[in-house]
Amino acid sequence: MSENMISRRKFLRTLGLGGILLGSYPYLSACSAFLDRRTTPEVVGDPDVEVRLIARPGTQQIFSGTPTNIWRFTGEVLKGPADTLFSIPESYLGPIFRVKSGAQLRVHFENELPEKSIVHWHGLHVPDTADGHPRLAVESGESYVYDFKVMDRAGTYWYHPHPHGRTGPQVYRGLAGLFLIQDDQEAALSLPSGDQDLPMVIQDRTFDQDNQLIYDPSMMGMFGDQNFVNGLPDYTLDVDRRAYRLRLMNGSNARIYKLAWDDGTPLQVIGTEGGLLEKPVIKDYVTLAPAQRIDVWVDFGGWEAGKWINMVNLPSAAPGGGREFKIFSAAIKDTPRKEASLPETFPLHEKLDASQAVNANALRSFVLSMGMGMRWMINGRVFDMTNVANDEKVRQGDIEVWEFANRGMGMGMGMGMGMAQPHPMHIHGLQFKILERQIDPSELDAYNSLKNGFVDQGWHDTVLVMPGETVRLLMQFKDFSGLYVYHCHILEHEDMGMMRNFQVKNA
Ligand SMILES: [Cu+2]
Repeated sequence: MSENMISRRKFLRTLGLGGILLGSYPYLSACSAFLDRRTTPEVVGDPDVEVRLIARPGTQQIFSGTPTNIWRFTGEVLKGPADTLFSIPESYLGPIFRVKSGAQLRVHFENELPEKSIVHWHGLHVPDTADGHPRLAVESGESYVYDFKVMDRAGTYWYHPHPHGRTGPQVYRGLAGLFLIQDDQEAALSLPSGDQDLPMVIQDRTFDQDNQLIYDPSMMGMFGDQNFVNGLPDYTLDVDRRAYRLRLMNGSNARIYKLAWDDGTPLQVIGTEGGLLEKPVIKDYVTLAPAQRIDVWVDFGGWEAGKWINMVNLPSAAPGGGREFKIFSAAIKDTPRKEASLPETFPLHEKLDASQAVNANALRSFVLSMGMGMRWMINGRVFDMTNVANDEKVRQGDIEVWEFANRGMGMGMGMGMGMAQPHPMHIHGLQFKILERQIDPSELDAYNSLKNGFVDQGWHDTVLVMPGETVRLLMQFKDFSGLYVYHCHILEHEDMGMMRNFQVKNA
């Protein structure tokens, strides 16, 4: 084992959420004398938590030899708990936010990139001025101030840039981070916490011989040939023989993962994008599309001391999914087994009633297709910065059913043609329920290679829509009016225009 490997594994032990703090300098608001050239229109009173978040070019020693040029978020806590931000050692990823539900948050975003950018809080229910819509992107050298109350349930959310046409390359260079919300209900459940609560951000990257990132996407998106977890290659966890919570997050631009333990041990899923499920769900494997999160509860005491267990990506019919490869390893330490039991149910799961949908008899349907000029489209349209079509206007407070129908270039073209692709569809500003899926029989093969890994229970902000598939979702447009986007989260599809506005109008 190399010295580098030893130090990395030592660092990983401090990666638990109760771990050390880097890059946090509390109570510096008095000396934060930078200029906010743009602010949200409705600046509220004193925030509970105030953070400075900078996006800028940098380097990272990822491999031996030449450091890799990256772009990264760095942060500092100006007000509130010093452990609001946690930076993963040696990682290119941005700091992990840890915020309590109900907190009033202010983030000063400073763009020190050589191009325009803006930050989107993925999965969070925030005013449209705080959502990071591409129209709000600020130029190099400018700032943007976010003021919002953290209203969502405890869960695994994240943040990343959202400037139109440049989201793919900016995320690929390293701009992304987790945003963890905690609340008293979840804390009362005694789930694994501290060093047993581990973020696992899965990404793929390709490098040239001089250790520099290669960004060369196809119509299918950008696929890297090397696997990363939390910004590190060859990821290994040293685990005690006790229960852990793994927050699996797909931070890749385009790759869809089919994740399993390599000895066939089933996965116990406890949460999705919008927090805990009503009760755990057992899966032989889980399907994780870009932007999706799945929380897994695992008792490493079930394996013998000294054993290594790998999480692997299983082959599937997803683009680039032809081979099996390792995601990360867990090395079981020789420690006494600590008995652990998973709760049978999780309380306080908010319900949404489909019978209350205002459009139950006239569904709002969005067809996903490859259109004229080889462009990915939604209902035959591509992104237009502020334009909203009539079928993209909803009323604040309404409960609606939305339907995404993935038609490719028509039925039966198959993924081999490249014209029919899976599209993970993300709706900004809310969490939805998945009501039902229908699949065209001519597209069953690809569907069947992934379907048993779908976790359709619980709350979601991103849903995978396979070729030939129609998915129906249930959602409510609560609290805020304004302009939001919905789009494919294969970032290259989004950058090519597979994104549209929807407008929430005052009731
Ligand atoms: Cu897509």
